[in-house]
Order: sequence, then C-alpha cells, then structure tokens
Amino acid sequence: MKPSRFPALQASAVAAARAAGELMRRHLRRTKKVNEACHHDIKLDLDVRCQRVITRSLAADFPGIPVLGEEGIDDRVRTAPARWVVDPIDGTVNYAHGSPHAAVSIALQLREGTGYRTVVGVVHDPFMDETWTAITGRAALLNGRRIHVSKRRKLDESIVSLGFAKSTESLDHMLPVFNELVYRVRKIRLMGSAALALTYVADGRFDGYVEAGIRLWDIAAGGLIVECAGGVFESGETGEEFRHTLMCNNRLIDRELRSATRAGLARNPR
Ligand code: LIP
Repeated sequence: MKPSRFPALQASAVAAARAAGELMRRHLRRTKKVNEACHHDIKLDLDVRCQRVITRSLAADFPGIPVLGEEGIDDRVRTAPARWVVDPIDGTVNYAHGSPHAAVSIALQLREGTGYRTVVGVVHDPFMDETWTAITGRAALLNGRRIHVSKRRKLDESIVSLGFAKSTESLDHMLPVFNELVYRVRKIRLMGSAALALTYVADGRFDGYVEAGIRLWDIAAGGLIVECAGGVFESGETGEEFRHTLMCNNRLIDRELRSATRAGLARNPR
C-alpha cells in the first residue's frame, strides 16, 4: 500500500470514528444493555454496535481490508497485507457507568516480515470533541493542530498514568509498580482508557504511561500518535496473542521512569 494513500485512509478512519462517537454521545446517559460482565470488565451491546458502524464505514471506503477488533476478529488479519485495528469503545467500564472518559481507537497496520507496523492512527474522544491523528513519519495532530509531548525533565514533576487492565495477574504485576511510582512522581492517574492515556502523553497533559495486560486494539493508534509527537512508545506481546505490556513517556523522563518501574517490579512478591 503506497504512503500516498495514507491521508485518504486516515480520513476514512476519522469519519468512522466520528460515526461511532456520535452513537456513544447519544447513549451516554441512557441505560446500556450489558452483554457480559466479570469482576474487572464489562462488555456492552454498544461495543458491538459501534464496531459494526466502524467496520461498515471503513469497508465502504476501502473494501477488502480486514478488521482486528475487540468485538470481533476477521480471520484474514494474521496474513493480510493491511489490517484495521479497532477498539470501538476504549474505556468501556467508564462509559458503562456514565463517565464521559472513553474514546474510539482505529489504527491501520501494514504487514512487515512476520509482523505488522502501524502507519495510521486515529483516536476520537466524542465527549471533548477531540480527535488525535497521526501518519507514520509525520507530526501528530489534535483537531488538525500539531502537538508535542511535554518538556518536563523530572519524574517528581511528572504526571504518570497507570492501568491495571482486567485480570488479577495484571493487578499483581502493576500494584508494586504503583507502590514505587506513587512516591516518586507528582501524581499518578488511573483513567481507564489506554487510548486517551496515550494521547494525553502525546499532547503533554501526561508525561508517562505504563500498563501490563493491555490489548493491541487499545494501544495501536495511540502508540503511533505518541511516537509522532516525539515520545517513546514501547510495547511487547506477553504470551497471549494481542496482549501487550507497554511503556510510554515524553522521552525526557524515560531513564528515571524505567528505573522506578523496574524497582517496583523487583519488589513483586508473586
Ligand atoms: C480498557 C483499557 C484500559 C484498561 C482497561 C481496559 P476497554 O480497554 O483502555 O487501559 O486498564 O482494563 O482494558 O476494555 O475499555 O476497551
């Protein structure tokens, strides 16, 4: 797929994200049908409906590109030359409880060797009407204006976001990191949306973000946006397919944040 097509692909992803975002806005204060609920997670019927809206919108513009989504995975996504990576509602538990801190996340990935590389990223927050976009090798934008990670150089002046994902295993992994970082940063923030934590690092509201047990669809778009805003985004698949651990920051606190995170992990009693 030629890079000259990336702007049109991004525009299609923005339109799809906005369509799903409008559905989210309309239903924020309405009773939501729960398809599945477990201790640390909720799946809404609206998750499925939003992914359907997104899939149809993208396919109308670019038929033939399969979707790897939280609410359904096209079998072709492991071999196709290109794939969409979609989280229709990132921050579902916030949204299910009526908190307007959730976003639509859409990334386009191209096959490279045995893996995939993100080349287009869109994160749309329908409640703040904020749309972050990035194309690989170009500047990251918020509502069309260039953004950049923060200039804070000290961990004790930084806001670092953490996530505990959805499993006891992730909690066990991340709590020691929380216990270490909480004394060393200005503030910890646990916001419940990986996509927004990443975009907040990209435009300087946060200075770092660490989470284990997160899914590819939560982070693919936001990770590119952070990189295109001058930040560090590192994620690695941890055993289970599409399950990642991530480290992200403004590059200036990278060494300190990694050292503190390692210190926390070293204390992990499990
Ligand atoms: C959420 C992530 C968040 C994580 C939650 C959940 P979802 O994604 O954005 O960072 O801590 O456990 O995975 O499920 O709302 O799309």
